[in-house]
Amino acid sequence: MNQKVADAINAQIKAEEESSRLYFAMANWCDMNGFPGSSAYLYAHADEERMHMVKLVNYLNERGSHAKTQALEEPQNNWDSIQDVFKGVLSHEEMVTSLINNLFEVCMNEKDYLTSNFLQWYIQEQVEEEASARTVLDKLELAGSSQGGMFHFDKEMEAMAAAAATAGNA
Ligand code: OFO
Repeated sequence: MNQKVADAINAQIKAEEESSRLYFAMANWCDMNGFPGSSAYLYAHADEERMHMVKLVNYLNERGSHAKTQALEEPQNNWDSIQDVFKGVLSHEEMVTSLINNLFEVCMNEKDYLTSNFLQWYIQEQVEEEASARTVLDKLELAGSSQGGMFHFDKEMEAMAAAAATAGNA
């Protein structure tokens, strides 16, 4: 397999695992700050990011390359508010979209059409990930900042987590 493509996929493997740990840290924060529904949603999202990582690992190994298990950065562990948490989700997903775009560009430059084709799944996934982050921010805005609004928002997040678990993703 082309070494530049293999290196770029290994970098994305690290990014997906770091996404998983960021959402895990966010889930912990929500758990400790009275948002159990948001916590369940983010724990499920952390699992989904791990699945994104494993899918890349399997692909690299299937193509005869070697997926590396890498040292990771410590994620952010504290946020000012639940709004701050979910703004962080959207900006993180926008950053991941640009990483996936760059990875796709490496494949095109190296004429690795098999990997470009494989990456279509990730490109579509980023459309969905950004859309659901925006949906959550819309819900938060509608909820306002009263205790009642926050309670309803968190109940909605619990329902979103349950729906995602039934559908097999977060
Ligand atoms: Fe892996 O999609 Fe979110 O980050």
